[in-house]
Amino acid sequence: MDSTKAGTGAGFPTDGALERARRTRTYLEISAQAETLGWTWRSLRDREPVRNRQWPVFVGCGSSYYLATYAARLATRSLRCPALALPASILWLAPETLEPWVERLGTPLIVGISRSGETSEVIHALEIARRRGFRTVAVTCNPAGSIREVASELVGLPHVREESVVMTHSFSNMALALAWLAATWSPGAGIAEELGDLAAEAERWVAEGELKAAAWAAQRPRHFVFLGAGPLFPIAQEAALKVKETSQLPAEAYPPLEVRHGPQAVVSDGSLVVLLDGALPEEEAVLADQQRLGARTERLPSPAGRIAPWWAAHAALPALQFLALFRAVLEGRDPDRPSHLTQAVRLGEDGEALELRQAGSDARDSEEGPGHAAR
Ligand code: F1P
Repeated sequence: MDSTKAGTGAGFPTDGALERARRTRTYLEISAQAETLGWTWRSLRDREPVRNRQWPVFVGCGSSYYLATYAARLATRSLRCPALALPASILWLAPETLEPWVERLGTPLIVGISRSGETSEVIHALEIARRRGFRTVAVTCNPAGSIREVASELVGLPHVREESVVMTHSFSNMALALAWLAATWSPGAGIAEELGDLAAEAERWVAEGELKAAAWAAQRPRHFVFLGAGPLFPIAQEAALKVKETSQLPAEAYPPLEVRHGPQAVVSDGSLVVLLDGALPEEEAVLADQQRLGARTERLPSPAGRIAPWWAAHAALPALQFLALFRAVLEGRDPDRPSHLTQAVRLGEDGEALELRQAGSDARDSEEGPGHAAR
């Protein structure tokens, strides 16, 4: 471990856990966003914009559904453009959900988001949309995937390859691509120029994020609460999902002031409460209340002088992703092999998840189920 890295182990046990974490694929892929965000920005800047005059509906699953929500809130809040986010399964199984919106807002543009480009629910949702006569756009890290057959247009990020099961730098890069989409649909908003500067900051956020996350994880929280408002709420949800997927510890997400309306009933001295941005005094006051309940609290503010939510989101993502990784390793988990999860959820004719069915039979054959660190 080089000397500059030594400091990032503040409070970490000296049993080699930090070194184990740094040997995981997940660690390498979280760190990769220091470079890949710049590549993504340059590929977007130099490509034809996705022409659009319709109101957008964003669909995805899991982390990609949180990206859909981020994109819809970004469009609505920052660009005054009405937008909707749905789990892809809803558009697939209950397409009538859209009708009242279509009657009021007219024909939508359907944006399918999928790292793998193979998630069955997203493919089915885009098929349904095309049968309804809607134009479809895919945002994916695998433009050669099945999703290309159901998309009129692709925003592909083939340089963002990810082998780990849980999404990390793919999430950050697709979030940048979605902000770019919103920027091209509202050129007057001045977002596009900011996104170039944002990508240039990524290396610093990765370095700072690792340092913070190692210190926070070393306190071994047993329960996590992530708080974010507006477009940062889905980022908080993604942070909670990362912790759940990698360490199987309880983690939840809320808009900041919502935590007082019930969820704080389970806050204790084993809780870590993290506030994203939190520029409002009323949001800071929530952290003070959680401290009174015994929780440790931390804040990930937007970079100085930057009030746009996409700055706060990208500045926070590396720290949130490293936090899940380091806490998982301290829990004795292998973040590269999360329990019960697969890189993509492909469904059989009977609706059952194919890989899970296969993983289940493999697990019955092996001594240990998935998710346990190699001995
Ligand atoms: C979506 C997803 C991931 C999750 C897991 C299973 O994949 O739900 O968010 O972490 O890997 O797949 P995709 O549609 O974005 O490829």
